[in-house]
Formats: sequence, structure tokens, C-alpha cells
Amino acid sequence: MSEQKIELYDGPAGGWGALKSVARTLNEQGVPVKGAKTLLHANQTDGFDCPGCAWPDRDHRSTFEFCENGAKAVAAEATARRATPEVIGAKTLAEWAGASDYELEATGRLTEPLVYDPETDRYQRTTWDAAFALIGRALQALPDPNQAIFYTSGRTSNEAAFLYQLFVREYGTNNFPDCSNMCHEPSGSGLRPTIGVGKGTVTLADFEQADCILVFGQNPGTNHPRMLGELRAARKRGAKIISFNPLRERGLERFADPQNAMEMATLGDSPISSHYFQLKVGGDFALLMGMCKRVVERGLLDHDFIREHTHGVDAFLASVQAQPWAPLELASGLTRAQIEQAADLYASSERVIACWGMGITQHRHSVATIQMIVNLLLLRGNLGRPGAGACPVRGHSNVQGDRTMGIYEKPPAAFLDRLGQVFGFEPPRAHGVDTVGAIEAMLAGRGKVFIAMGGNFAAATPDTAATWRALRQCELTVHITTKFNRSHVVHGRQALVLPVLGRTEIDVQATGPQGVTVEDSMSMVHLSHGMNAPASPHLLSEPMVVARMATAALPQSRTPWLQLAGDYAAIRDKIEAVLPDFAGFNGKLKRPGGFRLRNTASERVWVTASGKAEFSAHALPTDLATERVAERHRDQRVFTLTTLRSHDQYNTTIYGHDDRYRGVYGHRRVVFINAQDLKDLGLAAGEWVDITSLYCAEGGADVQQRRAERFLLVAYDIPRGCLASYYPETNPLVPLESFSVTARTPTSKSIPVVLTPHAGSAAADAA
Ligand SMILES: Nc1nc2c(c(=O)[nH]1)N[C@H]1C(S)=C(S)[C@@H](COP(=O)(O)OP(=O)(O)OC[C@H]3O[C@@H](n4cnc5c(=O)[nH]c(N)nc54)[C@H](O)[C@@H]3O)O[C@H]1N2
Ligand SMILES: Nc1nc2c(c(=O)[nH]1)N[C@H]1C(S)=C(S)[C@@H](COP(=O)(O)OP(=O)(O)OC[C@H]3O[C@@H](n4cnc5c(=O)[nH]c(N)nc54)[C@H](O)[C@@H]3O)O[C@H]1N2
Ligand SMILES: [Mo]
Repeated sequence: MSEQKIELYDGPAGGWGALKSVARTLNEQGVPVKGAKTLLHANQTDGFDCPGCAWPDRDHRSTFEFCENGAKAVAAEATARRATPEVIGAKTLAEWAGASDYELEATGRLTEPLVYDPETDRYQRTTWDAAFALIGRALQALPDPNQAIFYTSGRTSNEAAFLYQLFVREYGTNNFPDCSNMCHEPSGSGLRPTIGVGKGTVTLADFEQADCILVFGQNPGTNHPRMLGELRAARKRGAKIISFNPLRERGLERFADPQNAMEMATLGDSPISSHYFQLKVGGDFALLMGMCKRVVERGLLDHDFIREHTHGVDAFLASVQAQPWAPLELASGLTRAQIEQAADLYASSERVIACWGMGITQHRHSVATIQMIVNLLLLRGNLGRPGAGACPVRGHSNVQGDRTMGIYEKPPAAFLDRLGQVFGFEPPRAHGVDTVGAIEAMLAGRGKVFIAMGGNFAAATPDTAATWRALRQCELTVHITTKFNRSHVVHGRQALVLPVLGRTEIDVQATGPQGVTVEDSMSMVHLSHGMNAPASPHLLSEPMVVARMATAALPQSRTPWLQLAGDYAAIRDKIEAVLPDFAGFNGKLKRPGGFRLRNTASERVWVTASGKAEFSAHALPTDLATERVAERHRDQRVFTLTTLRSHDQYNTTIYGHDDRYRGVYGHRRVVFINAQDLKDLGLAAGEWVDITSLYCAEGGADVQQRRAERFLLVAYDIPRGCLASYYPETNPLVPLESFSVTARTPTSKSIPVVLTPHAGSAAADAA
């Protein structure tokens, strides 16, 4: 771990710091040579899709695009460390429970299937045959298939995801919680009814033509570093880049491109944002409503577009005109003048893209907020024409593709009809559980077998204590995974950990080496070929694990499981048979860079109830969780806590303890707070506090308390009344009962909390 310190970072994002950080990661993972070679194949036509994030690549065959955090993600998979049965079996699970997430991950790549032995409280080596037999027995023993729950994380390839959903539906349930439920679910829920597709409408070509890019609640410098390249190019061209973020994020301010020899040699860098609006946490709805109001008041509407292409404008105009300014200022934390300035910048631009991330989606009213973004775009016809559109920036590299493949607890009837016809069975129609629903079902004893295709359910979900109780009540937990993590330590009565090939590895099946496909954030589908030797000879591919689970659990199935898992092109033929958008799938993949799925909204074809793009009239939300809690706790200062990613992590995978751009070194248990708020509390930076989250339901009286201890106070440029801290350390504070309206995404970006001085010893920040 590096030296512990809190120090203002005033360099640009990227630059030499990025190169140093990559070098250190490669070194720590013990892969200096192979790692570097691996990196050169990321996002090449003949290489693998970077497992880092879902941002697309420039034509997918151009020069290697350097990305610090993509490099870390690749290095983490290419690590020389091995979590053999001996390494994992050396400790009891009670002992592993005391290890940090960082230490669990640092054991390296899992090499053989493991089964839990209750006698010794250890994982021990098992065979694949025994593992699949156990899964088959457990699934067959359930009286109702809905007692089994099948989680998916968003790295899973299209081929694996398609087989997985087929297996689970043949088994008889739609219980498909996935990471998307905690991520961009509200984007799909908000976009589908308004523009007819639950995905973004733009491509990289649009970024080249936009003259204004709005960035809401996103930290691309850390989470989508390749996006900075697009933003920088746009800015150099003179486009406006307008950021809306409660925190001053380095990557949104300045960026030095490590691939640009000139910038590196001269320590030069480029400004990113032309304008930065530091709104309050959760203030986006009010800001957007104010922006719409201003555009309407100035009469700067695209009347032709609205007449020809939209529905519901009158009700929407009436709602914004009736809305007074004062509550918008209060809720957004911005002045009317600031909101008007943002609106004028927008309205003076011809081609506008709106991007958003988790700062928008993980709130109670996120669906309405996303529909307000759509309203803003519709007012000036900024949808379905070059240089303009909606851009929800997805997280996991194939989270969008997994949904396309049917990893969805509420599948459309047409999809189930086709699936049933192609495979000759009657798919279950009842909706399944989502992530919150899965935790509830396990707690209530309705969920008994939990199988996860990747991810880290125990650490990523809300209310850690409740989630752990839920998992521990299961009869069987199964994790299909590359590395050891918290979810394997928090296990059911019986437990399996099944190690699989990662995307960077060569995958040889009966018909030879296989490639898989993924769909990025801009609906581009392309092939990905691993090029590293597998981490262990015992690893199976994800499709093969699915096929063997299916063979064990569904002896009557007519699907040729092993044949499909032996030839991924045959899986793709089946995908094509079920999903019309994939017509000619295998053929189209031969084109370098792959192909784009049809996006009707980008053609101004509106597959909605009215056949037009829908304006959505929403009232400014008033009954907010923080305010309800503050009402009941007048004696305490109630803050709104937002939980976010540091620069040294991939979701629950902790690479290191630095957050370079925010000036944090050697710590993760920190809480960012406004200096004036610190003073008012009578506390000082460098002191330790405990965080208590308080939640009371709408109209409800009961206040539920949750607690997380020992966080270091860091004075930061953040609006008063707002706090920020890292995920997953703060997940014990996220209320299970609080999720976004309709999308049910946990509200991990707006948690009402109070701070109290830490009572116990404030000793070392546990690694
Ligand atoms: N290196 C790396 N890359 C990743 C990931 C990773 O962990 N590490 N995770 C991947 C995944 S799954 C995802 S979903 C994406 C996540 O990428 P982001 O969406 O960038 O995720 P967060 O770090 O949660 O940051 C959200 C940003 O929103 C701001 N914010 C917080 N609350 C609010 C608010 O109320 N309003 C507004 N306007 N802003 C707010 C925060 O200050 C922060 O800048 O990244 C993906 N890429
Ligand atoms: N408080 C709070 N909670 C959050 C968020 C937040 O911002 N704040 N963000 C939410 C978001 S956006 C998301 S997407 C979720 C993420 O939730 P998950 O997707 O469940 O979590 P990850 O940490 O991405 O999962 C990492 C694990 O995936 C496994 N893995 C990695 N690569 C592979 C592979 O190729 N195959 C297989 N089978 N396994 C692999 C490894 O075991 C690794 O430990 O967390 C959510 N939780
Ligand atoms: Mo995500």
C-alpha cells in the first residue's frame, strides 16, 4: 500500500501519472512482459474486447488506444498470481471473512473448481463432474423453479448470456437479477416509453459532429477514460463541454493524452469542460426542469420537429410554465442565473449530445430525471440527427448486450414467443425477481439456490448486512468466476466456486478456437478473441459451464447443449433465429469492427404507444428521503451521501488504495465534506467519524438505522449538505427499501446520513 496522505492533485487527468500507475499495476500483478503485450491487443480487430468499460472504440482496428484503467482491468485478469485450492483452502472461511476485498482479489486467478466443506469450514478442490452433479440435484429438488435465482454481471459475452437465459427459462423461471438493476436500469425504463428504444441513440461519429456535449453525473476520467479522447477532440474543435457534477472531477477539467507525444513531452494538457455546474447531489431533476423552462420561455423550440415527431408537448409545456423558479433553485443548489446560463448554452448550440452516468441513475426519481433529459433534447429536435442524441454511458463492457440477449426479469412476450418456437418449449411468462427482489426473496425463504454468472453480489448490493443474511440462508450458492471475492466468502449451506476463462484468454472448444461477441454502449456488436494462455488447464468457458449445468439439471431438454458450447458460431445462429436484429450475424462479424444494431430512434422512427417521441410531464419531486429524515431528526444535521468509485478500483475489485485525481493516497475509508460543514459540526479534516444512515419510507414513520464505522474526514470542493464516499465500503448504508420509482435501482447516490465522531480507536485504515 502507498504512503497514506491527502493532498490536492493539480495535474491533468491521464499524463505521466497514468503511465506510472499502469507500470505499477503490471509490476504488482507480476506481468511486466506478457501484460504489456496483452495491452497491445486490447480492442484490436484480431484481439479481445477490453473488459474495462462499455465505451466504444474508434473503428475498432485503429491504433491501440491507451487507457489507464482498461490496462488495469486487463492486467488484473492476466495476473501471474494463482488462487489454487491450496491457497484458498489454507484458511477457514471464518478467517477469510476477516480479509479485505483487496486481499481476496490479490490471491489471483482461481484454478480449479472448489466446494465448501462444512466440517473444516474451508473450500476444497472438487471435480467438474461432482460440481455439476451437485447443481443438477439441487435444482431438481426444488418444488418450484422460482426458488432458484440466477444473477448475471455485465462482462458475460453474448454467447454465454444467451445460453444462460435459455437454460434458466427451460428450467422454468425468469429470476434474472443483474448488475444492470443497480446501474442503468432507469435509463432503459426512462427511454423505452419515450423514444421507443431503451438504449442510447448516438455513435462516435456523432461525437465528431456535436457542437455541445452535456455530461451529467459521470466521471469519465476514471470510469471511461477513452471517452476523454472524444471530449478533448470535441473541445479542440470548439464544441462546448458542459459538466454537471457536485464534485470537481479532475478528468472533467483537464486531460493529457498519454498517446500524444507532444503533450507528454511538454507536460501540456487540454481543458475538457468549457463550463462546470456544481449542483447539489440529487439536484439534476430541478436543474433540467429549469433548463427546459428557460428554453420554453425564450421560445427557442424546434416547432417543426415537435409537430412532426412528438406527442404530449402541451401538457409538458404547461407543467414547466407553471413551475416557479424558487423551488428549482433550492432543489438544484444552483441559482436561477446559473440554470439560465446552462439553458442558453444548450439553446445556442445546433447539435447537442446528452451523456449521463450513475450520478443520474442511482436516485429515487432517476427515471423522471432521464425523461427530463429526453424532454430537453426533444424541445430542440436533438434526437435522430447527426451530432445529436441521448448517450447513457454504460458500465460493464457487455451489460447492454446481456440485456439484448434476454438477461431480463421482465422479458417481452414477443421474445419469449420466438425463444419457445426456436427451442420447442414453453418459456415461463411470470416476471422474475430483480436484484432487490432477489434479496427479499432469499430473506423470506422463497429463494433457495443462488447461482451467479460473474460479479460480486455480496459486495455490490444494498444493505450489506441484510444481503449477507439472505445469501447465508440459501441451500446452495454457486459462483462462476475468475477471481476470489466477498460473495464466495458469504456463502450458502452448500457452496461452489467455479473458475472460468476470462475474455483475454484463448478459448478452444471441439470445433477449434472460439471468439465471443459483445455489444458496446453505442450498440456496436463485434467479435473478441482471447490471446493469452488460460490461467489454468482446468478452466472451462462460460458457455461450457452453462451447457453442463443444463445437461445436469435438465435431462429431458431437447437443446443440444454440448454441441452449442462446442461451436459458438452455432450459438450465434440460434441468436439470429430468435432476434431478428441479428440477421446474418456470423457473416456480419467478418467485417472489421463488427456492425451496429438497428436503433429506430436514431432514424426518427418512434416505436412508442403513440408512434411519436413522447414528452413526459413530471412534477418536481418534493417528498425526498433526506428531507423526511431531517423532519424527524431536527437535533442532528442530516446530509445526503453519494457513493462513488475511486480511481483505483473496478466496482468491487479494489486495485489499490489511491484516488489520484481526488488527492487521496493509501486510504479508502474517507468521506468528502464541504469545509464549512466541517466547521459547523465542530470537526476537522483528518478526524474519524462513523456514518449512520437513516431511512424512513414515504409517509411511513419508522426510521431504520444502518451504520458503517471509521471514515476519515476530507475537506473537499462539494456543495454544502452533501457528502461523498466510496462504494462498496458504504454499501452497508444503502437502504434496501429505497430504490428508484419503476426501475427499482437502489438509491446509492442519495442516502440520508448523520456523522458522529468515531468512538473507538481510529487506528490504521484497514487495507
Ligand atoms: N476504472 C473503472 N471503470 C469503470 C468502473 C469502475 O469501477 N472502475 N465501473 C464501470 C461501471 S459498472 C459503471 S456503471 C461506470 C460508472 O461510471 P460513473 O457513472 O462515472 O460512476 P461513479 O463513480 O459512480 O460516478 C458518478 C459521478 O457522478 C457524480 N455524482 C454523484 N452524485 C451525483 C448527483 O446527484 N448528480 C450529478 N449530476 N452527479 C453526481 C460523482 O461526483 C461522480 O463524478 O463505470 C464503468 N467503468
Ligand atoms: N453503493 C453503491 N453500490 C453500487 C454502485 C454504486 O455506485 N454505489 N454501483 C452499482 C453498479 S453500477 C454495478 S454495475 C454493480 C456491479 O456489480 P457486479 O457486476 O456484481 O460487481 P463487480 O465488482 O463488477 O464484479 C467483479 C467480479 O466479477 C468476476 N469476474 C470478473 N471477470 C469475469 C469474467 O470474465 N467472467 C466471470 N464469470 N466472472 C468475472 C470476478 O470474480 C470479480 O470479482 O454494483 C452496483 N453497486
Ligand atoms: Mo454499472
